[in-house]
Amino acid sequence: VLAHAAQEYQARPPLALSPEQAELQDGLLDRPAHIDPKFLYDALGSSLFTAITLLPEYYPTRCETEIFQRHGQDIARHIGPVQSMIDLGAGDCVKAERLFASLRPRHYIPIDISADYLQTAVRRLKLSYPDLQVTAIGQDFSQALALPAVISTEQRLFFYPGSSIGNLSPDDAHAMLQRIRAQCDGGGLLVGVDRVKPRQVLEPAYDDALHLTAAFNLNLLRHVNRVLDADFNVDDWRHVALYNSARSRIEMHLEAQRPLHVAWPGGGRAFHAGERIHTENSYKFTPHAFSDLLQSAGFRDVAHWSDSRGWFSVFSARA
Ligand code: AVJ
Repeated sequence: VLAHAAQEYQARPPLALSPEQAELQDGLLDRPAHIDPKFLYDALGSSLFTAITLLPEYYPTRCETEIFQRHGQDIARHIGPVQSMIDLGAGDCVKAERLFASLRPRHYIPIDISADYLQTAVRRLKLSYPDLQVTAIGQDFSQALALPAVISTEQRLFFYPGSSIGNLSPDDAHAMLQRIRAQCDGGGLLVGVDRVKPRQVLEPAYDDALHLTAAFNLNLLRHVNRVLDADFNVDDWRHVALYNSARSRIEMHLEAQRPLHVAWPGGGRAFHAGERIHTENSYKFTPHAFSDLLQSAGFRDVAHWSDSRGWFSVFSARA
């Protein structure tokens, strides 16, 4: 074993990091430190997010469901015929499933970074919809959108629900929309966005009384420990969620509870008490601002629908 280890040690540089590890290390060494929110979604994180959507404080999922229920026919008419439905960040695939009856896609392509979680969902889906062609893709689509050739370029619908686009900075959201548009010439996009609203509504949605969102945020450290072989201790950190009204975004952070040091192979960093790691932004939009963003990315025929309280919006647009 030793000889083998020594050989390995010589064969490649000992500190060679995978792109994922390098990304984590760079973010942790930055000041302030940050970790991309995609690391929230390991198998447990995806399950915790599903639980969050059932919380009374977390309104976005219920608002979006209400919109699809009340305006589903209208939305389906605006979209027109759908050959392939590409679900960005599909998770448990439940949102797309509810639209199958009205949109009638022939081919469903769920994409999610949490590949195991997606596999479980897809097994269930294939039993319920034996005639639907399903191509599951376990992929991080935040940087590039690579679709296999089996997916027809005809009548594509990109489905980007839940206000996941709110995780991206305005520049990154614009780039993502342009990438989507480039992939769905003649097709369309159906996207959910959360709206600007009072802090009294926003903050409890991201800092709930049962502390599920705290667990969701802290679980990211366990995911980082596995990916980077780091030694974060979840007990040393506290969940912080606050609304940054100047930038129209909820920010999630993890705050060190005492001075501490975190180490990983080839690196490490000290944090002082109260120092934070920025783990997520969740941008909130006015319908006007989001409509402008869609148009600036080249979309046209923009339509939108809202829930009865005007807390959430669903946009449909043509590429
Ligand atoms: C899945 C990105 C839409 O921003 O509301 C939920 C993630 N973070 N609670 C959101 C999340 C904390 C969620 N998105």
